[in-house]
Amino acid sequence: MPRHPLHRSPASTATQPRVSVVIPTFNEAKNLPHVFGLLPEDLHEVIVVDGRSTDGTIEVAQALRSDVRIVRQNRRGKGNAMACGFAAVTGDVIVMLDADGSADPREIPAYVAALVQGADFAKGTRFANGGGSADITRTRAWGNGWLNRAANLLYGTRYSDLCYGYNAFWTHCLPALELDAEGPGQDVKLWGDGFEIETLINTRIAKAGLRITEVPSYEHERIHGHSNLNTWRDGFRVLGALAVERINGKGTGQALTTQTERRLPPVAVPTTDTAPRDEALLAQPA
Ligand SMILES: Nc1nc2c(ncn2[C@@H]2O[C@H](COP(=O)(O)OP(=O)(O)OP(=O)(O)O)[C@@H](O)[C@H]2O)c(=O)[nH]1
Ligand SMILES: [Mg+2]
Repeated sequence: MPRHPLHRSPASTATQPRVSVVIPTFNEAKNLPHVFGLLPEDLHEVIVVDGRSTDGTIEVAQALRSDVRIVRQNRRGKGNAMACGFAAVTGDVIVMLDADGSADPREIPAYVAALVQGADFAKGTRFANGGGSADITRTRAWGNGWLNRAANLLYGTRYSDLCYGYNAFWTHCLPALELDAEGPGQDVKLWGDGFEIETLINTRIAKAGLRITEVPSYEHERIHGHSNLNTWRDGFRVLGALAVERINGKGTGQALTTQTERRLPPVAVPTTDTAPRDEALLAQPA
């Protein structure tokens, strides 16, 4: 099966990559002690991308970890925060980690292992054996299921949990994402700056023909504060993103490859034991 030229075979990848964790924060000061306390010790760097928090998030991060790198996003939204964080990364592997306590940093080694074993993109899933959620509502699970089916139909993928933001990938995949951390700043919000970022990443990785492995993950409840996500508004945003990304030519590597390597067909991605299982939803962590 042809692979995108960005894909690197396991033989050419480091067995002990430098891991950069990118953490978007918007008023997460109360949750950071929990999250930072569970981070593995051997990380290359921890990057907090702050969205103009007013609760002392940056100061708390610096007090918890003197080597933390603080990035201030230039526009609004989680997507813009991720783009700004990715642009600052100096490691080999990027782990996307929420700051609300829902994503368990102790799972990071499993994501890195999936990458070292040959995946370009390690996609977290709550719907595989070993995964689950204490946080997802029935409405969200239902919506996620349909969005997931639509994505797999449109992109030839076998994702089991499209709307889950705990993922990791090699930095060599960044060009395929075509994210814009520059452009106009301040209060504007461009395509990809919002919660649609995860759909953009999932679909552009697939369009680029990169190798995807799913990693079972358990989602915990947010510890303090409130979600910034609106189920219906952001659900429709994801649906719109699936449609827009199918036709906008982004992520196909056109800017990066030779003429003959362009326009690779979408690839049916090989996954491990990740058939959607609704009962996994309510499973408790092992
Ligand atoms: N820098 C930055 N971070 C944000 C922004 N919006 C959300 N975040 C962070 O992104 C992470 C996820 O946001 P949440 O509000 O928990 O949304 P979610 O996890 O997608 O949805 P829930 O399942 O409802 O919690 C958290 O660490 C937030 O602090 C933003 O505009 N800028
Ligand atoms: Mg959350």
